Amino acid sequence: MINNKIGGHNMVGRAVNRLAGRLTAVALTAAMAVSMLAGCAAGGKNTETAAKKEYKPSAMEQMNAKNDPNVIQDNYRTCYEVFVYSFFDSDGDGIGDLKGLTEKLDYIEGLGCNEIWMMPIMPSPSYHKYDITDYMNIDKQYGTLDDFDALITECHKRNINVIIDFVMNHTSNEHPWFKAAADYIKSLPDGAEPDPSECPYVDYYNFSKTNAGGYNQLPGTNWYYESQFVDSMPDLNLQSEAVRGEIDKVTSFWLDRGVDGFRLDAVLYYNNNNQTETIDDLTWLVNNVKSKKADAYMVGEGWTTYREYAKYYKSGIDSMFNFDFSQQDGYIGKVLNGTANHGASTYGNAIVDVENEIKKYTDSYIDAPFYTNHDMGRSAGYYNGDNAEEKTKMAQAMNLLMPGNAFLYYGDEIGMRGAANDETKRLAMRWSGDSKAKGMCVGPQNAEETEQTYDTLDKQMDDPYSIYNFVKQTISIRNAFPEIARGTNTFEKDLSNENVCIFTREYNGEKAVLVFNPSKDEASVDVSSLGINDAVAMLQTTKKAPSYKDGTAKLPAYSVLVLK
Ligand SMILES: [Ca+2]
Ligand SMILES: [Ca+2]
Repeated sequence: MINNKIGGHNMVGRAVNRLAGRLTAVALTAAMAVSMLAGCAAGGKNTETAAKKEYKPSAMEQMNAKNDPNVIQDNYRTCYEVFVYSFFDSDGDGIGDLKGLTEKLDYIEGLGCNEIWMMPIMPSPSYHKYDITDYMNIDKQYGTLDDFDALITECHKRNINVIIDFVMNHTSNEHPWFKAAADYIKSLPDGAEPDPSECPYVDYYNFSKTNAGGYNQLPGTNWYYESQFVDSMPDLNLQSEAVRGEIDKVTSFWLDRGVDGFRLDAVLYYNNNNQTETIDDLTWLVNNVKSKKADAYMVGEGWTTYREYAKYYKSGIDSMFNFDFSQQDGYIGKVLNGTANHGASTYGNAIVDVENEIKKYTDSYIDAPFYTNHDMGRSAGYYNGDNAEEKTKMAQAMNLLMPGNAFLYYGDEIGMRGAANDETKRLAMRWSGDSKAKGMCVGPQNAEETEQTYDTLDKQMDDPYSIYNFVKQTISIRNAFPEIARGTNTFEKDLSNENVCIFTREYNGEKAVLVFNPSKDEASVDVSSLGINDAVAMLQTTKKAPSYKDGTAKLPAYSVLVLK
């Protein structure tokens, strides 16, 4: 019984044998504690309370704890996407803020993440702040520039990099630039053409007398202005030297304050009708930032398939988000939902296809895998019925163990749900079941009530088999073996099949083999041809743990084994 729980006898590799003594000791101690509790329990309730305090590490926690972190301070990180509004509130107004985020850096560090992407923090009339009125300040709801400086200092103390959302495609229609341009156009006599020497801001936007697609009428005039998303977000004219001059000031402003890079919003829309000009705009921006800070990290949002977004690597940008693995119908979701053509192998083939496509345009890039973000229904909602929790966990392993700089959306580490509208995709972080607990946010006003399947964070932290602990273990593996994120990725196609997907990752003389079983069935695979000594790390989504013996990896449904 003890051995089953610990999985010790199933894992007969050399390293495991070395650990066996300690594992058994832990198992015995845990077993003794449980039996003692059972022995003195008169009523169920007391036993339950006492038993909860007895944290009994899972087999994966015990195995993975043997690996020291080996974090390299480069741009291959694990990035935590934060919607500040919904994260942690420091002053009791129910809205998350920079001081609140600073208070939770220990939590983010404890999860293993070493980069933060903050969704827009600049002044804006909206709750989401993707329509900016001042590119060189902090929105009052979130705090002050002093708060920002303190946040950067605290992040860097922990070796956490900070990238901020940079919305360059459009401003708010309340931005002083647009207001000045609109007032000027409104003042023009009938038939007169705007003159940038009279009002330079007319050149900042795209005004037209023709109502083309993506344009909205300027009220009270016969003029239209480009606004691809919504009339409150006028598109900037990024080919304008004056606009580029403004952007140059903005990048300097934030780089001087210590940001480590930028997440670029809506890259595909820079010039909506002309991809060449869009890539030119992007190239200009990348060069602008890199000339000031060579190791700044830049990642672009181009919401399309890899054959399209790969082209934007021509700009020299570090990363474009890898949309093909995200969402319910992406490769990860398809494999786990059983709709992928080649089962587990589909995951491996897809990683190789994306790599090959990107390499057509650049030989130096960092893939940016992510599974969900603030524009997508949350992942826990992708899986219902049998094995829903196992699939929710496994999806994060398939995301966070991809090569590149991997992204995790806040709240996904506890399997939060939320999908109905944009607001519902950005619900308040569920720190506690007590809505009055310190730091709890109210979340966006128009969010829909959402039934949650999984516990709040405080409870999940006490459960070794929670989604939270699974994600934490996954990131610990990423941090222990730098070759997982970097270097050469080989999909071991011949050894992979419908149920099992195997990769070799090599970097700096180190080599790790990753075996994924994203299927509902147990799988055994002979990996002796890959030159393996032993199992070094694993992920289990249930109490059943994977194992390795005499060249054979044995993986229960929805599990991962790392071999070296
Ligand atoms: Ca607040
Ligand atoms: Ca545009």
